[in-house]
Formats: sequence, C-alpha cells, structure tokens
Amino acid sequence: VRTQVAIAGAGPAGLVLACVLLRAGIAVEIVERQPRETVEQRARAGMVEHRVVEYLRAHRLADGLLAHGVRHGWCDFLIPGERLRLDYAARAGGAAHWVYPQQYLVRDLVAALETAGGRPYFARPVTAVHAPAGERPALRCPGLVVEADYLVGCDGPHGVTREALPAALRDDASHRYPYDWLTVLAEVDRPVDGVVYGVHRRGFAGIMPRTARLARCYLQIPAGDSAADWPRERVRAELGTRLLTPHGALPRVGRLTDTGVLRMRSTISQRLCHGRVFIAGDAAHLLAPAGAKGMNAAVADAADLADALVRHYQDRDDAPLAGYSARRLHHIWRVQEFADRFLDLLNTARPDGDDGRFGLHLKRERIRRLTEDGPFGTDFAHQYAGTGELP
Ligand code: RFL
Repeated sequence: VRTQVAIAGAGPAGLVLACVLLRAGIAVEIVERQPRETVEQRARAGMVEHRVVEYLRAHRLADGLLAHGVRHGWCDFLIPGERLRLDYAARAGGAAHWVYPQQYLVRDLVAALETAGGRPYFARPVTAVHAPAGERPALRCPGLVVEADYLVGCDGPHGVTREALPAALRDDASHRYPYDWLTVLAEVDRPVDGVVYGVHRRGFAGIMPRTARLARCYLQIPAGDSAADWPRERVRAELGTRLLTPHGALPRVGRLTDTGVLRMRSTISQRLCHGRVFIAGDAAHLLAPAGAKGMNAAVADAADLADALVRHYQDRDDAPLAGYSARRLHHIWRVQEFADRFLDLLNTARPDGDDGRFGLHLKRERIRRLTEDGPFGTDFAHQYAGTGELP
C-alpha cells in the first residue's frame, strides 16, 4: 500500500493525527497491533485537559466527550487534621478537566476516522520499519507493507518505530523516582465526588472518582515492592490511616480489586524525528503518572504534528515540520517539570531515622499557599487544568 502518511499505533495520539490529516485531504494509513475490541476497552486515563478538550471540540472530535463526560474543576488535599480545597477552575479563568475514560475517546476517534473514510488495520503488529536515507520509508507487518512520504510512530513506549531512531540520536533522558504507587479499584458506598490527594508522613494516598460504586485508589509504596507485598488488608488499613479526614468524611471503602503497581519513572527522548520518521505520544515520552498528563501530552503532540504536515502538503512550508521536535520538547519538559513538583508535594521521601514530621510541615505550608489566593495557586491551577491552546 502506498500513502502520504503511515501511522503505527491506534491510541489517542495516532487516532487524533489520522482523523485531522484525513479531514484535511491527506492520505493516511494507520496500523494497530491489537484487535479493535482491545483498544476500545483498554481502561487507562480519564482526565482530559482544558486545551485538549478545546482542540478536540474545534476539530469535531469531542461530541461523545461533551455529551457523556463530566466537567471537573476542584480537588481536595487531605493533611492530617485538615481538608483544603483547590478550586482550580475558578483560579484558571474557568478552565477545567473533563473526566471521560480514554477507551471511550478511542472508540469515538475510531468511529470518526471511519466516517472520514479511513480504514484502520487492526490486529496487525508492525514488525519492522525501513527508513533508508533519501528514500521513502515503509512499515512492515504480516501480510502488509505500507510505503509513505512520512512515518509516524504512535506505538507507545514498547513500539518498534522509536527503534528506527538510532538510540544515540534519540538520547533518552530517564529518571527513576525513589518510590512506586500501588493502585487498586475500590467498591465504595457512594460516589467519590472529586479527586482527593492525601498527604501523610507515612506516604501519599489518593482516591479518584470512577463510577457511582467504584473509585480508583493510590498508595505510595517503597520502590520495587510488588503487589504481593500488599495484601488487601494491609492496603485497606493504610488507606484508612492516610486518608483519615476530619470533616466531610470520604465514602467507605469496600471490596478491593484490580491491584497493580505503577513503577514511577519518566523517560523523554531528546529528538522526536529522524529524516522522514517522527515519534509522538508515549513512544516519545513516558511521563510519571502525576497530574494526569500522559494522554494529554500525546494528543498535544498529534495536534502539533498534524498542523505541521498540513502546512507541508497544503502550503509547501516545511519549517513547521523541521521545528516539531524542538517545539514539542519545550512543551513536554514544561509538563514534566510540573509533574515532578507535584510528585514532590504528594510523596514522602524519608531518609532513615527521619520521622517525617519536618517534611509534612513543609508540605502543609505549600498546600495552604496553593489553596489561598495568590500567584502560587494560580500558576498551579493553570498548569493542572492545562490552559493555553494547541495548534
Ligand atoms: P497508547 O495509548 O499506548 O497507544 C499506542 C498504541 O500502539 C499500539 N502498538 C502497536 N501497533 C502496531 N505495531 C506495533 N508494533 C505496536 N506496538 C504498540 C498499542 O497497541 C497501542 O494501541 O499511546 P499514545 O497514543 O501515545 O497515548 C498515550 C496514553 O495512552 C498514555 O499516556 C495514558 O494512558 C497515560 N495515563 C494517563 N494519562 C493522562 O493524561 N491522564 C490520566 O489520568 C492517565 N491515567 C495512564 C493513566 C496510563 C495508565 N497505564 C498505561 C498504566 C492510568 C493508567 C493505569
């Protein structure tokens, strides 16, 4: 098959890119390893930033999100003895998140792609990428070769496209945090009405709304611990201790299921293109899961690259494509810097012999400043909600 733009991976990044290009009259083929049902049912992110919602709305890709998503503009911080609210939408000029499960967004995007005439290839793993200098690059999968003007790897952190960028050129910058997060789905006796971040000297604990009867809980655990180190009774006891609230008690936590461990690490490639091959989304950067930025950064990459490719084909202007890597890295490092500060606020790093009280006093003061009027909280609110515009 010959096309203009070949895309590996039908996650949020690949699908947004494909939809926008196709509607601009650019020929696209998209190849996905998993069957359609798998990508449409894979539960992951849920918090969509303001600027991403506005971008999707402007490109008529947000109908499902706006019809069924829930707008969310505040979060609470629990510090022993205190519950402080950050009304970040009010502080960020009305910008808020929409809570809409990633798998629903993916399902909507696949439908939009088909309506625009796209025919995604599902259950076709890309096994090799050919990108010889000066020639048209190609993606290879069982029974199919896609030759294109440009290849875009939106195939996640373990995809094959990033391997087509020589490691020395990619120059990944990585960081391992000195703790991990345990995550568990909890049955609750009533809905959790907003995100609650618990800051405690034993470590972070969080509870996030999912459905009327389910919440997603997080617990900071020592780096390298496995789920087997955390039997359900231990998780329940620790949640009870760290999320003890003086007023406006939280819902009661019942049965716990779906336990997993999130290894807290980040990797950001320092170059997102080589010749006619580009990478975007998790293929280019794996951000630590604080502040719910991964999916949002993936869509922002796709938006930028879509705009650059449209200008290449419609205006014969190659400058935007040449600047893709530098522009995106600037944005991604800004997001990562925010996520890093947020992690530092939530988690407790206690050297031996430290009882944690000193650090907790500092965190309490930082949280009070966040929730009081003033530039500190306003800046946080803008970064958390994701204000500004995508291309
Ligand atoms: P995806 O969504 O991983 O899509 C990549 C696609 O590529 C396919 N693929 C291949 N296809 C063809 N050939 C190959 N050889 C291939 N290898 C892989 C895969 O099957 C897949 O369909 O990457 P994309 O599009 O860059 O999107 C990134 C987001 O999915 C990711 O950043 C977020 O899910 C991260 N994340 C969150 N982000 C947020 O913004 N807010 C959140 O609240 C949030 N919560 C989460 C998360 C990630 C989680 N995981 C992955 C542990 C919660 C969880 C539990």
